[in-house]
Amino acid sequence: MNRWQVSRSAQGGLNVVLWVTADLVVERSTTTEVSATFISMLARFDRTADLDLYQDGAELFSQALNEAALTRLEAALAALPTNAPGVRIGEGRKLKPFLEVAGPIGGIAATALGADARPVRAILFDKTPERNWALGWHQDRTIVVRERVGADGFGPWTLKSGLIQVEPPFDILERMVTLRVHLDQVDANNAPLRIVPGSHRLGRLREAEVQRVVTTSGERLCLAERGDVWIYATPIVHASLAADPPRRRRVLQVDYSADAAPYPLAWHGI
Ligand SMILES: O=C(O)CCC(=O)C(=O)O
Repeated sequence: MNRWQVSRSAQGGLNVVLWVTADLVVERSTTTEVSATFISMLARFDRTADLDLYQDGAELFSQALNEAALTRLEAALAALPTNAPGVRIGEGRKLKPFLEVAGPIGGIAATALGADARPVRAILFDKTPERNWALGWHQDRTIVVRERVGADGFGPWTLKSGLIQVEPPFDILERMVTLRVHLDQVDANNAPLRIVPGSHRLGRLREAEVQRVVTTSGERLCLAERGDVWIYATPIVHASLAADPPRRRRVLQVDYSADAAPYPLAWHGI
């Protein structure tokens, strides 16, 4: 399997390693910055369609939504504010037909979690020339709940866009999947999600461990066409580049769980 990895050197430059199999290093170089051309070059070695949800923690559902469904989805999202990098969707009545298991997005979640899969959080990420950002390596660690209730193993708590977020015991996250619905094409220069295959099986990682996992395991780019849906194991180690040059990149990201409730709390839901 082709893999590549970029890490920061002690001198502040970047070390770049490219494999064509798990143990054959074909290219090793040091550079001072990751240029758009360089990312494109790496992407040519990246066949993202070969990733598998159980093995790698991510899988592509190519062309899951056709143009008619995408137009309806855009209409359902049209009323959302556009002044923030990630818009958290508290109430998504218009999205329901898409997100429930009988719908085109929920149906994909059900392939991993079964018929009890339900959407528990949705965020619209809208990168534009005016709002463009990169995000470092991390694991998603929070869920959204209805109210703050003292509960063993839950915390810290935060409030974002009026929604109560809490870090739950990690096994709740390990039973969740995250779907990313692509409304715009994501090529190597349009801010693809970067993932570390297999990192979803490593449990909760400390900051320093996250970087070590990236360095030792390497990363893949999750490229997409408009209408594609990626499914991820929620705890996967991931990051995102800024679009270069800046372009529109809309992704509807939805977390799913089949757990009845994050006991003793209740899912906020969509
Ligand atoms: O869509 C992106 O750019 C990154 C999203 C992300 O990393 C996250 O939600 O944790």
